[in-house]
Amino acid sequence: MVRSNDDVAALLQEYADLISITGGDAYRARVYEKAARATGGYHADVSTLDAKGLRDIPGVGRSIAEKISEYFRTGSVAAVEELRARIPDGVRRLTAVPGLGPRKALVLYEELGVASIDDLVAAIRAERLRDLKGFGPRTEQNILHGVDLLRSSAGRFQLDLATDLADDIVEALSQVTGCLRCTYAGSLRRVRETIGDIDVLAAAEESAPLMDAFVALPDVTEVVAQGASKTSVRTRRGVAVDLRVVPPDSWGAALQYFTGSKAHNIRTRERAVHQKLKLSEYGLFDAESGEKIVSGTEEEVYARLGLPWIPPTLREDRGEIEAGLRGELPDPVTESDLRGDLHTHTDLTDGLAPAEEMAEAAAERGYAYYAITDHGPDLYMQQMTEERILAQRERLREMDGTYGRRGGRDGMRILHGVELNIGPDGEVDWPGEFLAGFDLCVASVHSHFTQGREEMTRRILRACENPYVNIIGHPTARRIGRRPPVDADLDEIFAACARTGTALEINSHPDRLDLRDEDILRARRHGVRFAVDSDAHSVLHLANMRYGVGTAQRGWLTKDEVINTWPETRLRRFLRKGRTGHGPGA
Ligand code: DGT
Ligand code: CA
Ligand code: CA
Ligand code: ZN
Repeated sequence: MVRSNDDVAALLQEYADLISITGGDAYRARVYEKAARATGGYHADVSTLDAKGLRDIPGVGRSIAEKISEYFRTGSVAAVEELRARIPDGVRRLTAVPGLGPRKALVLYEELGVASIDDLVAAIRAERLRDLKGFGPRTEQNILHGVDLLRSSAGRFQLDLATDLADDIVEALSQVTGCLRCTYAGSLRRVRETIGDIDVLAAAEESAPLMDAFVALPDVTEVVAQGASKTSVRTRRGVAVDLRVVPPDSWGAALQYFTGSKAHNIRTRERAVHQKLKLSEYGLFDAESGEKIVSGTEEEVYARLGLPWIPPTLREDRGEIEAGLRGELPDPVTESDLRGDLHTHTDLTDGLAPAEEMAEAAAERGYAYYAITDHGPDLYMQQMTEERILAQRERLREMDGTYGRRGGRDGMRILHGVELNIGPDGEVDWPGEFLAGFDLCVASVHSHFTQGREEMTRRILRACENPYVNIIGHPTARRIGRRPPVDADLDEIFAACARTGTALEINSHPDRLDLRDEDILRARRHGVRFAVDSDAHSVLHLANMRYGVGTAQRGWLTKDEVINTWPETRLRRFLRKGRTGHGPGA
């Protein structure tokens, strides 16, 4: 569901940015930033909360609560508008460039009059940045890199935003009288990591009622084109949505066609041609007589082409046609295969909810086990100590087994873990004897992202060789559209993971999706095991698992390759790693 929480979070974040850009109090900016995150992750819809309810959101005090109320009452916030008026919009957009913080953006605006990305690129080309204090030729290069990254993702939307919007639209259109089927197709159905536009498909004898309902949806801000078979709109968040309505007996062919990918469709059409058939969004026809052969379901269309039904997440022309012809398509891992989550946070570090609330929600998802992995002390902002994490362990041991089943202690098992930082030389926060007390350790890169290839490879290899490190968290550390993946010899790292019994994470957070699909395909050839994790920092984030599972499917992963689908005993054997002198588990 699209929630007003995200609007409020975006507004508070913008306010924080504007405070920083205008040279305001850094502490104050951080307060708003924190409130933005807390609101975005809050379980209740903020538009339904009164003043007191708003103040229950962590990090939201009276003044922020008032601003949120003002926003819902009037549609804007005076304090935000005031700062907006002082800074050209382009300057704030500069802060979206990876490597350019608010402070640098302000300097560029004041010193060089840079007020847009184009201005910025021109200034770098003219080598005007390197003479400014705090900038240099290297900064110029980094910023230029960041601009490329930003532009390559421009006009594409994060997977969760598109999914929430599409779910709402499909649900609304399904209620329309005469709507026989409705779903989304396109890149969203294939769970691509970013979405260009949403393609909704519906089946009905008459299209007009559906088209009318579509353009009248509350999220729609602009109707780009309205016709009998296709209508295109834009929504509040700038996302473009196409609705196509097809006759019920073309459903299968249309769904196959509009799911794509284009590359996959080209291959299926080729197969049709070889069999003297013609495949289009209307059906599969005899090429000579024009007679329709099938079009009702996708299964029929694929079967007539000599193929099994191919899961949408595999339709990228990456060998799925060949595998299908040989009868060797993988049976991809599904969300219901997951027995647990192995990377999550609580309010002991930067999570929003206490362990009890996280465990409660995890048990509701039906998990058999659940790991809490707060940050180690090297991420110094989190102020972790041995004492604090041992106290957490004591609490978790009491909670263990008490969630998810009524009575007794045979409920969800709670694993106590930690997310370690892989330091610049590959060292981690604590020595082996202390790490031995954890049920599992995730280790991740959180700093020094721009190390050279050799250094970075050595760094991550060393973490893999650590007998206490079970999972490499978000292995390339990329943030989609914001931070490029680290430069490392991934094949060497994948081989080390397979050799040492270290799993690679598929981080489900929609702005990470790390490993990405192509890297997963490469890694699995080395025989690596994977962990699909939410990296949840709030109760709501637990549900991000669907994006990680989609990414795993796009990497052709089966259930057996994903350690958190395994029964607890097999998982625990794997987690012992080299610690007891046994080889890699399972
Ligand atoms: P996107 O929107 O950029 O994230 O990616 P898609 O895959 O959703 O692409 P889109 O929205 O342009 O088109 C939806 C599907 O329609 C696409 O996956 C396959 C099909 N399609 C669109 N144009 C063509 C085409 O020229 N040839 C073929 N064979 N299929 C097409
Ligand atoms: Ca699309
Ligand atoms: Ca489209
Ligand atoms: Zn992390």
